Amino acid sequence: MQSFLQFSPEVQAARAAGKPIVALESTIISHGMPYPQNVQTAREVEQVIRDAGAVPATIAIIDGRICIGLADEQLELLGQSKDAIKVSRRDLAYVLSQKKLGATTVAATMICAKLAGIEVFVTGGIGGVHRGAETSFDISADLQELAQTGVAVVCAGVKSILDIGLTLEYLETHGVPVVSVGQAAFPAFFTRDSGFKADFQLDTPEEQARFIRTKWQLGLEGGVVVSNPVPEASAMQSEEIDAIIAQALGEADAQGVKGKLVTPFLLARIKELTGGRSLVTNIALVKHNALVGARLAVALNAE
Ligand code: PSU
Ligand code: MN
Repeated sequence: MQSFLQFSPEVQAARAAGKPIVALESTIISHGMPYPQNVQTAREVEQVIRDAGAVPATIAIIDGRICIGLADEQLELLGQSKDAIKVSRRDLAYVLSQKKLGATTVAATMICAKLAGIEVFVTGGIGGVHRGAETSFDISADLQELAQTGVAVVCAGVKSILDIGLTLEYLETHGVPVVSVGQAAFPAFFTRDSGFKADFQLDTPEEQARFIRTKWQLGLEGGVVVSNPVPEASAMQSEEIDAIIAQALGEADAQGVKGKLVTPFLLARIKELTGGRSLVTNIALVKHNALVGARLAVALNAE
């Protein structure tokens, strides 16, 4: 097992010193944002985490190893590569054994973080139950991973490209608690209020850490969603983004986009249709999540 893991010098030193570590995914770099903003954002997010007293560990599959913490050239490689494979639970063994370049989704990043002993993972948005899933069966593997893998995932909720109500139902069925930070509402990524409530509002990192530690001490395996709304100043207007999402969904349907291509297609179209403004919001919310996640990692380390 250990032989698959390749720790960067920074992460290795953090492990040796018992410092708090925060995992970061790489699909957001390769498939979630365009170059060069993707690499720039990845670097800035890492710095937010360092400034808050934790150590960032961006995770990717490179040369048959699960890299925990990436060097600058590796971030650049993922950001520029046209053929990095989007790796979820299903794809992990293939990409590792074939020594291909893999960018990890929320599901795969959780698996790798768990293997590396990292308890907190920061991203933008998680996958969920797609609209129309009753006929397409399109439910992100991220949800099954949250059901079984004990990592806390800090995100800005889920985009309304998904069926948010069904996503929350699915998480409830699988016993995944959804925590909100600073408000009762579950956020909808680009906007602060999805119209649904999170299960539990826990505003401080200490409360969040105590809750998560208690869950795991009880032997309740599985993840926790820590949903943190996009900062007010960077939020989009819901009427505007809803209309754009509806258009992007219609195009995906008309073009017959299926499977793992659906989410990247929608993200790219939303960026184009908003003239790049969705990207500005996306970057702002990931950085804010990094701050919340770093503080949580510090608090969990002190538990
Ligand atoms: N949602 C976003 N941005 C992203 C993703 C989702 O707002 O970058 C990425 C994450 O890596 C997530 C994956 O784990 O898409 C989900 O893909 P799918 O829906 O195919 O499971
Ligand atoms: Mn899917």
